[in-house]
Order: sequence, then structure tokens, then C-alpha cells
Amino acid sequence: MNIDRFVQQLPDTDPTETREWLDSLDELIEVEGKTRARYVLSRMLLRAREQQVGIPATINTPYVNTIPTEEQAWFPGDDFLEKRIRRFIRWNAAVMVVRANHAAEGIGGHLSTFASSAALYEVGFNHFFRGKDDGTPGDHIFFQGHAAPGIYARAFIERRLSESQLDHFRLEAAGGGLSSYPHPRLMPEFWEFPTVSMGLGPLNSVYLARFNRYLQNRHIDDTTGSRIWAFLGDGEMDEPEALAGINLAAREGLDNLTWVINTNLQRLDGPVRGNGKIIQELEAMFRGAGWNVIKVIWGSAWDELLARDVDGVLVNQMNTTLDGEYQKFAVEDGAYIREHFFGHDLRLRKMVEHLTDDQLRKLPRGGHDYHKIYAAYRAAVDHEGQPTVILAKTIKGWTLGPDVEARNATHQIKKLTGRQLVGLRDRLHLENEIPDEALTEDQEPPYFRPDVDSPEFQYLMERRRSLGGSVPVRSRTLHRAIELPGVEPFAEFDEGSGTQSFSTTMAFTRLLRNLARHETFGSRVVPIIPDEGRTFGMDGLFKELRIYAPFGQRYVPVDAGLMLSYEEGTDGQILEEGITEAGAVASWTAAATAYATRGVPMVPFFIFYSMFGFQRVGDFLWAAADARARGFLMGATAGRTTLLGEGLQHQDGHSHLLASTIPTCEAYDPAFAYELAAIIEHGIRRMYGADGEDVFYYLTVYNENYPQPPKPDDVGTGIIDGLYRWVPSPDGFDRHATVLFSGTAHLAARSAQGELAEHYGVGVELWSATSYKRLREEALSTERWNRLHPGEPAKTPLVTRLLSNATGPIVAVTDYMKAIPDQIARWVPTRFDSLGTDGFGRSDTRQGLREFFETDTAHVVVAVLSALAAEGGTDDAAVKDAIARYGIDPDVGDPRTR
Ligand SMILES: Cc1ncc(C[n+]2csc(CCOP(=O)(O)OP(=O)(O)O)c2C)c(N)n1
Ligand SMILES: [Mg+2]
Repeated sequence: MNIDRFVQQLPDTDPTETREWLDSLDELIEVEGKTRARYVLSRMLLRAREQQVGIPATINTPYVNTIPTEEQAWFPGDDFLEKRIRRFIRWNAAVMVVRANHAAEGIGGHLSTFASSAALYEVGFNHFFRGKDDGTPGDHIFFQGHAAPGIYARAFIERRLSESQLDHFRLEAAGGGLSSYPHPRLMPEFWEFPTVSMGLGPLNSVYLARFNRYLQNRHIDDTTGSRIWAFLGDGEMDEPEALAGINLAAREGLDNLTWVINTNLQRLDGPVRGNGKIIQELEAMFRGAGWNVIKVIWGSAWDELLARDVDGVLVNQMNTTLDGEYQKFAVEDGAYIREHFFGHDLRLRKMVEHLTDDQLRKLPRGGHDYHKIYAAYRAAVDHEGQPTVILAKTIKGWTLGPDVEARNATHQIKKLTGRQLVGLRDRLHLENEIPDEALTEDQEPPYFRPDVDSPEFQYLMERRRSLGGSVPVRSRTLHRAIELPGVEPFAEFDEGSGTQSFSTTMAFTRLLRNLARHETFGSRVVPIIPDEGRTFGMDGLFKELRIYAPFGQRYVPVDAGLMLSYEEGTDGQILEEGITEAGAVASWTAAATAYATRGVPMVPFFIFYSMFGFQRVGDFLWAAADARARGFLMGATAGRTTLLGEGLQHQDGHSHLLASTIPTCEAYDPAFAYELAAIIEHGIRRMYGADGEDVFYYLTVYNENYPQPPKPDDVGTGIIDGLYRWVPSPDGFDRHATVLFSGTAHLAARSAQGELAEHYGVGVELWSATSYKRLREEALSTERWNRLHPGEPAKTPLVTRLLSNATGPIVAVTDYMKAIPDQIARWVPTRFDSLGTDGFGRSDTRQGLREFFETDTAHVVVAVLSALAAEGGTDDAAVKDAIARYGIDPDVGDPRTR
């Protein structure tokens, strides 16, 4: 509490009275002790709040459970059966990792994460997680990536997975295996949310909870029956993205969101906060952000001790013990704990006199106590108006024995010796299920699955039935079909703009408006903007589509009187995210996967500064591809020379290179409005039509204005395939060459065509290359087919077939790096050169920059002549002439290194 500064600012109007209050506090502490004083102060603060006396918030509570025993919800389950089930699952989870590492040395896997969180999951499975069998989308659950073996182990007992599948944990290449972590791309009927890259799950879960509210408020889908659960690691909380969304979750009152942080005090290398207390640190942050925080620190066996802690010595000891020390207590015996935890104070020693050393060692942590966990989940689910975080203290590697539990190396342990397996078996009391004969060194440790008529199986299945069936299940059942638009929204772009100049960004904004206003399809369009709408000329949409604000617009905007005012509403369509590309991409992912998570296809357009796209949030986009996202990413203010003045950090010459790394990303760099419209139309039909494909689109749009040409008649499928002849070679020339352009580079290509015709007698045909990525991928597939089908007539890659019709050597020009056109170089049938913007951007005029990066008219002319000379089609004199004509300094440094 930062109360000192608060107090210092205020005058003391009655110092005598102040003194009296302080004296009585001092006396209270002296006579009754600190605990009593703390209690009285808390009561005073409560009363002050009742009387509307505002006091700066306290952000930490003592190191004890938030829910007092007497307020703990009654546990409705069967203790005995649930414990048995949990033991079976614990056993199988461990055995599958051990067996996998026998079958394939080094294959990896994790024992300790699930071992510490088994109870956290099992209480959820038996009492909370809603399935989809009742025809609803159920709950949305983010499982901690490293806990995957436990989730498989349960699915095995539920008879959703076979023994052979468990034995193919991490052996996926031949098909039918189980993926290391939650990967919908690899197990599309099982996993829903990829989580394993730390920090992505937390942020994605916040924005999914938010997106569900958006769907609700916009009357698109009833999402009230779905809770978002995210199971997270305490180490994971150090990722900046992990905490980046917590303010939004509180601000928008997302009480449909529950986070369960497995605070086992350890991460991969060692303690998360050896010298501090991660639970207290997290409590402060979440409380400060406005979350409901529930700490589950101590198991039930501590209740009795805490009840006798009238002096507060136990709580004091709990408050002052560091996490590093708690970790040590987890590996030490009872005598050590008696000495070092309870030994500092005679009153403490006395408190545990009646307990044996063994009982002391077994005093459990709250996160292993399913009564405490149940109470916390119940409280979270019932809590209104705020998201809830449960901080559940556990021991990493719990039940796996003294060599593993709470050891610093525990995270990496993936093998158990015969002795350790026997130890685990005994610890889990599975002597009848796993007899000694089954644990000899000459055989694999067996799995155990209770019979279908066993009480355990019956209980477990009944629990799941009553909650709507098994989880996790990824479904593609359509709940609310989408109606696709006809050609109308796209048609106007085919006509071109005559003499009027506008940019592809402006064309996009217009198209987006057409789509969003469409009578049936329109409501499914989700424009997502990270505070850049004005930059892209989209501010007109603020008024027309309005900005989503869950509680409406509770103020009069400064521009209320203007035509294009800043309008917010509970059913606003635009997600104006503010300056968070990570948050915006998380929103996009939620929308782009709604076809599966909710059976409600949504069509998100995330429009961002192309430079702050892939390289800023590339990992999120990779995860979105894993989650089988469908939607559009719009890299605006694209290019390294088109966005003129902004300089090095802004000018994007490589997002297409980064996009090329994602197999399901269709990356396009259109030059003209009609291309843009054709690609988006095709994308909508491909992703959202019958048998929609799990791909997404990345399109770069520029801010340079020029007259948009009409669509030529004979482009066929060229725009979508990635390449088509835009203008044939003019007649009447002996020498010919071909120039490929993309994006704004068409300007240089077209003027070079004129220059080459006028001064050098070269007829140039122009091709528009909308997607080198697509061309390359087609060529790679064809090449592979040829390699594997010797003796059969070889197929020719599309790009080779197309360019066999081009005349002369080929020069490609782009506002991106040369590596982008070079993607096809191997399959170009003639000489191929590329001009691009390798190097750091800098501020200048467009012309200045294009000169600098050698992508302007002059350099296209020189490149064509140089290629012709090399091919014997002309001589060096023409090249020299051009260099002189355009005033190029041949000895100036390479822009790549300047
Ligand atoms: C972005 C990222 N960085 C690093 C890793 C490697 N890694 C995997 S698990 C782990 C430690 C996890 O600790 P914690 O979050 O506390 O989870 P626990 O297993 O303790 O529950 C690390 C560093 C990762 N998966 N993702
Ligand atoms: Mg941890």
C-alpha cells in the first residue's frame, strides 16, 4: 500500500486526536499482538469502505488460503473413487513418458508438470469442465503444454485413446501418434488450443473470453454457457505476453474467465523466485489489475494448526519463509521441517508437538487438496463481475519420489528406474493393479485401465456424461452457418479508377466496408485495428461500423458533432485494440478459430503496420496456424520505399519472407485494386465455403496513390496462382525482355518499359507476380513428385510453364527483399535477376529511396540491358549508356551494407 505518500499530501487538522488513535493502536499491538491488531485494522478498513471513505487498495493478503475453512464449499464428489482414478491417471501419465523414452532415446516428454497439477485438472474434469455432447460448444480449456501426458492418460482411461496410441506419444511422423503438446494442427479432433510456447496461452485465453463477450453483445452467438479455463505455469508468468492482457480482462469484467496458475515454485532451471514469493508477487499484480484472486496454499491438514495460531506466529512464519526455503522443505524430512520451519519459536514448536516427523513431512500443499481446489473453482465460477485467478501451490513432481519431487532438475526428468517405478506404484497404492511381477527390468512397465464395469470407470464416465461428454474435443460442427456474399462487394474494383488515383489500402477500406455492410454476411466481418485506423484511412468506419465497447459509450466524444465521429457501442463491430499487436493478433486468433471453437465462422481482418506484424508477433501467428486459423491479415503501409518518411524501424521489406515460413499462410503482394479484390474473394470462398480449408491470408497493401487499372480480360486464375502476363510485349522490336513486378514496383516496371522501348529498342512484356510463395510451393511439390516417380513423364512446375511463354531474360522488381522473387529462381527457364530492397530502411522521398535501393526505373532499365548483354542480346555499350543516362554512380556502396 503506497499510503505514506497519500498521507504526506494531507494536512493534519487535529494532531492531538491523531496521536490518540495512534497510541491506542500501539497499545493494541503491545497488549494483544500483531495478529489482533491486523484484524482490528482490517475491520476498520471494512467499515471505512461501508462509509464510503476511499483508501488506497491493499494488494497483498497473508500467505494463507483466501477461502477460510468455514466458507469452503462442500465437496460433492466421492473422495475414494476420485483418488483412485487420479492414481490410475498419474500412473499412466508417468509410464507413457517412460515407455516413450525407452522406445526412442531422447524423444523427451515431461513427468513433473502433470504430477504437480493432477489434482487441479481432475477436479475440473470431475466437476467443472463442460463438454459438447449436449450440442453446445462447452467450455474452452487451455491445458498447460507440458501437462499433455496427463490429459492423454485420462483419455486412455475414458477409452478415447488406445494403448498403441499412448505408445506413439511423440512418434507422429507415420500418423496416428500423440503430439508432444496441444497441437490442433496435428490432432484436429482432440486439441483445441495450442499453448506450449509460454505466454501465448494466457494472452489468447483473455482475448477468447473477450471475443465470446463480443459475440454475445453483437447477438451473433449465445456464449453464456462457456467458461474459458487456462492452466498456466508460475514460471510462464515471466513472459511479458502472459500478463499483457490482465488489465483488459478486468476492465471488461470477464467473469467467464478463470486462470489456474500451478504455483509449484519451480520452472525449468530452478526456483521461480528463490529469494521471494511468487504467489505474493502474482497476487499483488492481479489484485492491482482488478482480478478476483484466490490463493490455495495449504491443504486441509493445516487448518487445525492455523485454527490454533492465536498469536499469529504460524502465519508470520508462513509470510516470511522464502520460496527457496519452501522448496527445500519439500525435499527434506520431518525432523528438518520441525527444526527449520517450526523451530524458530517455542509457540510454533509446541503447535506441532503432537505430530510425528512423518506427519510433518506430509502436511500437504493446497494445490494437491481437491477439497480446497473444489472450493476455489466453485468460488471462481460463482464470482461475478471480475475474472478469477487461482494461485494453487503445489510441489513439482509430486508423488514421483524423492529423486524427482521438488528437485531442481525435475522438469527435465523423463525416465524412472525400476526402483523409482516401484516407489511410485507404492505411493499410489496400486499394488493390486500393478503387481511386482509386472515391474521387472526385462519388460516395459504396464499401463493400467480399470474395467468398464468397475466402479471407478462407471463413476468417471457418469461425471463426464453429466458435464456434457469428454474434453478436450475439437469439433467442427457448424452451429450457425455463414452465408457468403455474391460478386457484388468485389465487382466495382474490376473497372479500375480511370484517372482517379488511390492506393490499395484505400481500395481495401472500401472493400471492407462493402463486406461489413453486406446484408447477411456483413455481421461476420470482424475488423481488428491496433490503434492505426487513421493511418490507414479507416477512421470513416468508426462511425459507420462503430467500435466495440462492452459497456457502451458513456461520454460524449470530442468529435460528436462531426460527420466521422469516434463512436463506441455495446454491439460495435470494430475491435479497436489500442497499441497491442499481440492483443490484436490474439483477438484475430479467437475470431479466426470461432468456426471450430463455437461452430460460428467469423471473418476477421486484422489490419496492422506490416512492419509490426510478423516480426513482432510471429510466434502468435505460428500458433494461430497450429490452431487452424482462417482469416485475413492485412499488412498495411507495406514496402521499404513506399512508406517514405518513417525510416528504419517502420519500413517493411521482409514481412513476406517471414510469412513464407508458415505453411498455411497464403501470402500475396498485389499491385492493383482488382487483384486485391480477387484474392480476398477467392480467400473467402476457399476458407468459408463448403469444406473450407484451414489456411489464412496475408496481403500487403500500400499507401501510394495511382490510377487503378481495370482488370484485363484474360487473367484467368493468374491472380490467385501467383503470376500472370499483365501486358504483352509490344510489337516491332528485335530484342525482348520480361519484367515481373509486385506491389508498387509496378510503377518502376512500367516506366522502364517505356524507357527501354524509346532509348534501347527493347520490347518489354510485364507480368504481375502476386505471390512468389505460392509459385514456389507449387514448384516444390511438382519437383518432389518428379523425384519420387522416376520413369514417368515429368511434370513441369506452373511457374516454368508460364514463363516459358515470356520473351527474353527476366528481371523481377519488388519493394521487398530480393529473396522474395528469388523463391522461384530455380524454376525460371531463362536468365533471372531480381531487384529488391535489401538493407535497412531510412527516411527520404519515395524516389530517393527507390534510387537508393536500386529499384527505380533507371535500375530496372540497367538490369534488363545487363541481362541482355550477358545473354548476347546486346552489348555492354548499352548498359554503360544507361548508367550514364540516369546518372548512376557505379561505385556507390551496396545499400545492403550502408
Ligand atoms: C517461449 C518459451 N520459452 C521457453 C520454453 C521452454 N520451457 C518449457 S517448460 C519451461 C518451464 C516451465 O515452468 P512453469 O511455467 O513454471 O511450468 P511448470 O512445469 O513448473 O508447471 C520452459 C522454460 C517454452 N516452452 N516457451
Ligand atoms: Mg512452475
